[in-house]
Amino acid sequence: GSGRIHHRGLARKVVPAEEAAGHIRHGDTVGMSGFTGAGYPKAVPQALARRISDVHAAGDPFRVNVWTGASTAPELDGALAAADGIELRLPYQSDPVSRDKINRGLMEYIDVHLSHVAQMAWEGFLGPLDVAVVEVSGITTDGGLVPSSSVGNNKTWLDRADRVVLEVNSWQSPALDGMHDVYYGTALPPARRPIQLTRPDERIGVPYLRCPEDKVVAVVETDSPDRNSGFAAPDDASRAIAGHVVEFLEHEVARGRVPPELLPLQSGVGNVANAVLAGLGSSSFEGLTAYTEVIQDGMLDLLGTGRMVSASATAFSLSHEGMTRFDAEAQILRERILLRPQEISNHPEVIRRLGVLAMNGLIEADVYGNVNSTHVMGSRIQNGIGGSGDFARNAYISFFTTPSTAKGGAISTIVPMVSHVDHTEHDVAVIVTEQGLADLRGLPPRRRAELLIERCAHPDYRPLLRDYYERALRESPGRHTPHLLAEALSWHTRYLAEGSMLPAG
Ligand code: 0RQ
Repeated sequence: GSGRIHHRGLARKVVPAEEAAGHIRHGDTVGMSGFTGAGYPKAVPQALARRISDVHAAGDPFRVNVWTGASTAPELDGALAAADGIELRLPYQSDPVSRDKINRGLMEYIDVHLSHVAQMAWEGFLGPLDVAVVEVSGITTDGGLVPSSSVGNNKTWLDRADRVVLEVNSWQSPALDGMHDVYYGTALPPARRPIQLTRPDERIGVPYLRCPEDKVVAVVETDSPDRNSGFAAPDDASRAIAGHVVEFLEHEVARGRVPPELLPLQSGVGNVANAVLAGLGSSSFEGLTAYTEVIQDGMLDLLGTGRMVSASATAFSLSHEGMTRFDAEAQILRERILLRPQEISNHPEVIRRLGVLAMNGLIEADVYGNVNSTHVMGSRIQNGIGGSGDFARNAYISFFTTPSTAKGGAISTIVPMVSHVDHTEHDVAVIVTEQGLADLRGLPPRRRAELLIERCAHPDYRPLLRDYYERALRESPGRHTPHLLAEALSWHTRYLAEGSMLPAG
């Protein structure tokens, strides 16, 4: 054994992954751990995928519903999707194989606000949860489950599932023990109580997950790394976006609208988000805090230098270098980081109370500030809404960042009308591209359009947007939010037909 299982009864349940996967049957709903490539089970999903392939080869059906915290990794989403083993997936994914199956109509996907998932599972309309497969980093003598590099929905899966399979991963840092705050005080209405969090570093729960011993049908030992995908070094566009954000925040502090140490930060995933955090690292801000979903490399740097004093999240999302840094500085970092269930890390009540400064990426925004975070050209899912809606709608200031073009300039990310909407104009405060920053707060629709076109659109598309907007202003039947309905999505249809949003010639 790995020396991570200190409970006698659970130590007796250790079996090979193949045997553990045998507890999952065709038609089951399986709640798996995992959030942004951290803390997902490494062995059982692959064993399950192999069994599914064998059953399919024999001509029999075998598909399961898979619920997780958020995105996982090739060993989970990739393997099960490739085996055509997933009937329905929720609440978030970013796996290329899954994405392809979903967009070809071969796999169902429900794209859910991450804070809603636990409540939905308890409400019951999704049906029963048959099995939980949860990675932990250790088991204490009295059966406490030391969570892994993510907490996600694990508490809910362990509570709701009929059968539980635990993966104990000895690759996970021993320093994780004590870094979690698992809150067992949530309930369905009308029994709900206030969540007594007034600072990101407050503890309101316990460090370990719990699960009745008799529900655990198998324990599997692993020693495998998290996904740990790398970040690209910030490019010119992300550096410019970061610069605009920092300048704006300095201005807000100077105006007395935000305190000098800012308010708790939330930062999404991806290269731009990481660059904004790097920008804050070379700014003059001190005493920063974060109330966010994921701790990525840029945030670890801020925590390491002490520029950020505390961070609350539900998962790590580190590159290989970030992981090495965490291991080296674990004793300092573990004092500054708390990992919570995602129903708490993303809870609207807490986000609103703390006054979070939320920063998320977008696929496209329209001139009035409606944001599409999830769909390419209106019908193809990219990833999902993730936590962006939990944070954007409830933030003190909600930022959305993006390069002004995609696909080498063939796509403008500022369009006349979004082809899908995730965040409405009412939930979007500030939009930032490498071109500039548009502070949309307090502006009526036509002023928003003028500012967004002027500040954020790429120069190649700015005259086209102005032309659309000015004609809409003259010809639209309503002048509150002027649109030419027959033309509003013509940029998208042109791209689909000709490969560029720019008119030929
Ligand atoms: O595709 O890799 O094939 O070239 O989308 O785009 O510019 O690398 O940006 O990594 O920040 O992702 C909205 C997808 C942005 C992300 C989104 C294509 C682009 C590229 C990625 P390629 P970039 P990012 C907390 C918050 C929702 C979830 C969320 C996201 C790929 O931020 O998933 O916010 N957000 N969670 O080429 C066609 C456009 C495009 C486009 C970008 N207009 N048209 N393709 N792309 N814009 C975290 C969690 O919830 C876990």
